Parts: sequence; C-alpha cells; structure tokens
Amino acid sequence: MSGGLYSMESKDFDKTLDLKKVKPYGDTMNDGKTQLSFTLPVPCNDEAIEAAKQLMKKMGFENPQVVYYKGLTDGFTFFVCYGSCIHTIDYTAIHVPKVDSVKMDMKECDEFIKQNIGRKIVVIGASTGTDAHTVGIDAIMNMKGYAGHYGLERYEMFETLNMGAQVPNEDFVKKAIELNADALLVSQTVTQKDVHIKNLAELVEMLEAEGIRKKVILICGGPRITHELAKELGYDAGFSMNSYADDVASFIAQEMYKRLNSK
Ligand code: B12
Repeated sequence: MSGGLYSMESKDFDKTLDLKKVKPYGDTMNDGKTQLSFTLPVPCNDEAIEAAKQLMKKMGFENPQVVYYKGLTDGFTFFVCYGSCIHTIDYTAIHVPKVDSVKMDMKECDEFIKQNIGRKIVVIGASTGTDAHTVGIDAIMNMKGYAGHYGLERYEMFETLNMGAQVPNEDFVKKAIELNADALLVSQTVTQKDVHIKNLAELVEMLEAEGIRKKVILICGGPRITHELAKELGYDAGFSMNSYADDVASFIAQEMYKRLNSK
C-alpha cells in the first residue's frame, strides 16, 4: 500500500489527530507511547530500575516501564524503557530553514554547469580538526557514491579533492588558496563539548583573515548539522542526514550561477 493512500485512509479512519497537539504514536492515535534508552551511572539492581522509572516521570512520561536493562560495567546500567508522553507539539507552527535550491540529478547538474558556468567547479572536502569520521564526506565525494547517489568525483563538471579526515583548518585553507577552490565542503560528526562549533567557527575566521571567505561557497555537513546552525556560524549552507551529492552539487551550481549574475 502506498504511503499516500495509507495516510488518506488513516485520516478518514481517525478523527482525533490534531496537528496543533501532536504527540508520539504507538498503536493508537494520541497514546503518546515512546521508547527510549539511556544509561545511568549506578549499579545494576532494583534501585536502578526504580531510579530509571522516576527519571522517566520527571521527563514527562506516564506509566513508565523498564522493558530491558543490563549492567554495562561496574557502576553503570543501561535501560530500554516505554512510557506515554504527556507533552504535545504544535506541528502547524514549525518552520525549519532549508537550503534553497532545486535538486538536479548528476546529468542535469553537469549540463547546468556547462550552460551557465562554462567551466569545471573546483571543490575541496575534508573532515576537519580532530574529527576522524570520513564516511560522511566520502558519501558526498567518492566516485562510487552512497545509497545510489554518485559522489562529486563522478561528475564531469566538478574538479574535486577529498583531503580525508583530521585535516587541520590551516591545511584546508592553504589548499583552498593553492587550488583556487570555488567551494569548500567540511564534514563534522563529533559534537561532544561543542567541538564542531569551535572548529567550524575557526575555519570561517581563517578564511576571513585570508580575505577569501566571500570568494568561496562554504558548506558544512554532518548528522548533527542543520542549515540553521550553518548559517548562524557564517556558512552558506548546511546539510544533514539523508543528504547526497546531488543535493550539494545542485546547491553549489545554482549558488555559483546566482553569484555570477549578481556581479
Ligand atoms: C563509523 C564510526 C566511527 C569510525 C569512523 C571510521 C571512519 N573512517 O569514518 C571510528 C571507529 C574511527 C569512530 C571513532 C570515533 N567515534 Co564514531 N561513529 C561511527 C558511527 C558508528 C557511524 C558514522 C558513519 O559512518 N555514518 C554514516 C555516514 C554516511 O553518515 P553521516 O556521517 O551522517 O553522513 C551523512 C550526512 O550527515 C551528510 N554529511 C556528512 N558530512 C557531510 C559533509 C558535507 C559537506 C555534506 C554536504 C554532507 C555531509 O551526508 C552523509 C550522507 O547522507 C557513528 C554512530 C552512528 N551509527 O552514526 C559513531 C559516532 C559518530 N562516533 C562517535 C564517537 C564519540 C567517536 C569517538 C570520539 C569515540 C572515542 N571515544 O574514541 C571516535 C572519534 C575519534 C575522532 N577523533 O574523531 C559518536 C559521536 C557522538 C557525538 N555526538 O559527538 C557516535 C554518534 C557514536 C555514539 N552514539 O556515541 N567512529
């Protein structure tokens, strides 16, 4: 059954859904049923279970149940819990800033660049700072691509360099100057202690100090990056989970076109 048909039927069947007061769905509308997991730094015993339940109540869950628990190591217990969420969200009032571009596939994108830019676009990517995660930036850049989307290396009209992981911002900026890059792609996965914010902000400062911030299209991405955060930090766009090379390629091509035509 298609998603569209299903949602139509469920809408007809269920008259109690109020988009101004949305809460989690378990098996009946508005039951609030939620599964969550966490670890408490206490030994694995009956008191630990009671502590988890009391914490769930404080978090706004009625009828908290611990359905699985296991001692991880001395003094730490992991829990899987169910509960009914008492809070609701006004879905109709939500506004999420999004990257403003029309998605083109690889062929369309190459053709757009040939017609409108007239030369190859130079892109450098890296996972910068201390971040060792490469899979995200590889997904966007690798020839083979990711989840059925070819990476930028496969595009005829992109000249790419993937510098890999743990690339210091200094080296990244140096390479951008050396290759006269049009777009810079930064991947950040680790967000512990807001290390990604410091690292991303430092890069902007360095690009400004070199006088090339406005010259490049500056993009960051990662599972906990949002377009909103990227803009706040001085980037042109931010991409998160479920974004692919075609999203990024389309944005870069259209942004370059906009900039060329606003001169
Ligand atoms: C694989 C992995 C590793 C591997 C990385 C190997 C490698 N070569 O990359 C290894 C084992 C090295 C590793 C190490 C660590 N890891 Co690790 N790792 C993971 C894991 C399991 C998967 C990450 C991944 O590959 N995802 C798949 C890719 C395709 O998804 P993605 O990165 O989100 O990318 C997509 C989008 O975000 C976007 N995107 C990403 N980057 C970019 C960039 C641009 C420009 C654009 C446009 C888009 C874009 O496009 C991609 C495709 O859609 C995650 C947990 C998880 N299941 O997610 C933990 C995880 C990311 N790791 C974590 C941690 C803590 C670490 C360590 C610090 C652990 C430690 N204490 O040593 C170290 C980090 C060391 C360091 N200096 O960075 C945490 C991060 C927590 C946090 N919020 O900070 C996670 C979430 C695990 C956890 N639950 O705690 N890790």
